[in-house]
Amino acid sequence: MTSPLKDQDPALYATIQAETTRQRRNINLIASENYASRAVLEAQGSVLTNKYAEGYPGRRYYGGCEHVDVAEQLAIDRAKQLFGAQHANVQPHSGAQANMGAYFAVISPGDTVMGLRLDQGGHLTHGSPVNFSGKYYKFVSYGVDRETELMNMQEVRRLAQEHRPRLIVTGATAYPRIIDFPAFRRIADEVGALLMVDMAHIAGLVAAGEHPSSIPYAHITTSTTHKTLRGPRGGMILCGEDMAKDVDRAVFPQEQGGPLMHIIAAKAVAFGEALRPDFKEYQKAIRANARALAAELTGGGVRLVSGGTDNHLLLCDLSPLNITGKDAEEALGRAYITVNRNAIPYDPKPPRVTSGLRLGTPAITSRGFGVAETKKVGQLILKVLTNMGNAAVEKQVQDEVQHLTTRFPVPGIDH
Ligand code: DSN
Repeated sequence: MTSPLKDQDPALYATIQAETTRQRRNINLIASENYASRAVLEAQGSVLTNKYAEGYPGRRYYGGCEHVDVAEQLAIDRAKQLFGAQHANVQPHSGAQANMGAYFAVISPGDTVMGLRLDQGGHLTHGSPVNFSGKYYKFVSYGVDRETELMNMQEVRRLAQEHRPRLIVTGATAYPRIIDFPAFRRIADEVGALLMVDMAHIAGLVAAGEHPSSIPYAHITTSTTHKTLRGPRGGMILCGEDMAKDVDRAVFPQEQGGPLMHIIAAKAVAFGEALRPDFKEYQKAIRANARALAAELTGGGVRLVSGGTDNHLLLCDLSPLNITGKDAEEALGRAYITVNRNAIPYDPKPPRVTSGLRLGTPAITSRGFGVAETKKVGQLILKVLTNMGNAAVEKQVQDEVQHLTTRFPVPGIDH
């Protein structure tokens, strides 16, 4: 196959080839990553990148939008159908932009907002002081219970009554359990707040009915499109008709200019894929694999935050093994198992070190790993973690990883 990129820019071409090799070779347990299909990649790499289309379908500030209008309308209609939402804005460039758009739509600078602490499973845009959210709004953070490590709904209620927020945000990046959206809505109603759910991590599970939906409870729901949902890298906002105009104005022109039409087209493709029956099977398998990994690791002496998992991820406390998250991430990386260190609730170690690892099964499940392969992954992880610093063991695990991964082609790369 001819490659203009290879001819024109060998350095960049070689980098993409190296990354392709890494994606094929490694076991990927980053809970927020996945493999987009070839159809998604095709749309994402299409000529739609050439088009300016500020505005919305049928209401653009540029000529020549008749085809990109169709692409965006397909994405909107499919997103609404997939999640049962009245309105969808598919233009946010990312999850952070989706959250910014949602805040711009429903609150004003200086307003009081509640969100889950970043170091207990939340997200930068849920009020971290180093993020725009923490700088422009008065965030009051809630956490998880020290004993159960579940979101502490009594604390959420107490803080809501004390601070009377305009908005309560829930959703997480490192929370292994079901989030109780009805309970959040009850508290929001009690204090006259709006409820926003950031479902980025669990959007695929929600679409498939493997996690309760936020749509009946949240006034506004945001998401990324590339995690469990397995689309292109990007964001979206879902809401009722009553908020549609405010949301659309908040995304464009308030926070963004021209939409990424190639990405929006790829979102349409991914939503179409998620509407197919096999997507439900995929999401079920993600959870089954997460439970299998949890059982294997627990059997090997790893403590799981909250004692297990209901969704696509587990948060491992490595302190019983006397290992830091940083050292574990590096050792597993040398053995071709890609993970990320992650703070556990009330972690005594600093964020760059941590006591924890976050492990997710969306990517390996896309590759076709079942419960048997996932248990094997758990055994390989334990082998590395119980032989820290042993280069011979890391090499053995490298070989076993490659033996496993060569049997499972990567969607989007190999088929
Ligand atoms: N950084 C993403 C994650 O890994 O969960 C969230 O933005």
